[in-house]
Amino acid sequence: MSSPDLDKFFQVALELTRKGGQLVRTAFDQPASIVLTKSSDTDLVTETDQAVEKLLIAGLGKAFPDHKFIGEESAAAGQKYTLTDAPTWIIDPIDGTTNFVHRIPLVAICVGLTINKEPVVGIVYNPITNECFSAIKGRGAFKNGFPIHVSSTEALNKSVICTSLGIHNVVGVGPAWLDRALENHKKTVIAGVRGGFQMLFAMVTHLPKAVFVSQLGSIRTPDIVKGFIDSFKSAMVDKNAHGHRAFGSAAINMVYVAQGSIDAYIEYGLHSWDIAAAVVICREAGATLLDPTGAAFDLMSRKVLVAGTEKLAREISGVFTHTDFEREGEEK
Ligand code: LIP
Repeated sequence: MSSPDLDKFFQVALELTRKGGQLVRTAFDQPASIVLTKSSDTDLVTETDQAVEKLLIAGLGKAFPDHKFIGEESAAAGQKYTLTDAPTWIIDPIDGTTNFVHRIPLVAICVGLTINKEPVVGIVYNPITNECFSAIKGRGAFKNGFPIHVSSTEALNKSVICTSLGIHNVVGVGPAWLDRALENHKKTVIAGVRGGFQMLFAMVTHLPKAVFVSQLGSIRTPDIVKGFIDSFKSAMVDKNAHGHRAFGSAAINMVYVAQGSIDAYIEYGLHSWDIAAAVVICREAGATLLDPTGAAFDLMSRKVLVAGTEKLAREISGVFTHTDFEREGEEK
């Protein structure tokens, strides 16, 4: 595929993404959305997710009739999808739908293009904060047109990392998933990580300099709630941590690594549409992308580990307990 083609693909996708952004921003300013649930009570969708996906697929399909599509809401509606060598747009109309429903301005329209199964164009656009992250393979990564680059942090105890409890995995993996997720967080704490997002407990030794995140998911068993409150208290009161945050969007977590604000991000149980666009942006910003086990990154494996440096990525890979998922899509 020639460069001019990639430019054309990018320009058409960017124009449509901005149009989708207007729908998201208009809805975001309304009091509330009609919220439906999909695979579980925590897997939400709104009419805005569906409208943005429809707009993107209609516009890209009209401009590029021979291109294929993999969309979150089309898949949720039962559409089978396959990743082939053909140009394939992988779309998440609103990544961070739970944030959107609760009017937390950390949402992103994600439009990624793969050719020969390789991500080559990526746009991650937050229409609320008006941050547009983009990249074309071989041309660098940008935020609102300005170059961005990952951090150079190499050690876990000097890093701020993102990880997610991934409560949606309780449905597929079962309650054992929570023990594993908590075990992984505990390992990063012991490894001395400076800060983490989403559910890091017991970071007492490093907290005064840390921004940490704790998130109480849909599991409200007494031991989970007690653990959450104790940790939150010790972090925020005893250790006077810098602050408390939550991100809730894989794409936002990844582009924050690409711009160097966060040193690493790891999550299990995702889908290709949550990460395809951000993969190109992270790679063009100099990031290391791996499977959490340390093996080569695979877009359809439902897992991701991204870090500013390979050294940090491998340290995190060595700390976490890994979970495998059935590959998504029917690859040919
Ligand atoms: C979300 C991901 C997030 C994950 C959520 C959900 P969605 O995607 O961005 O990282 O923890 O469970 O999968 O559903 O908002 O597009």
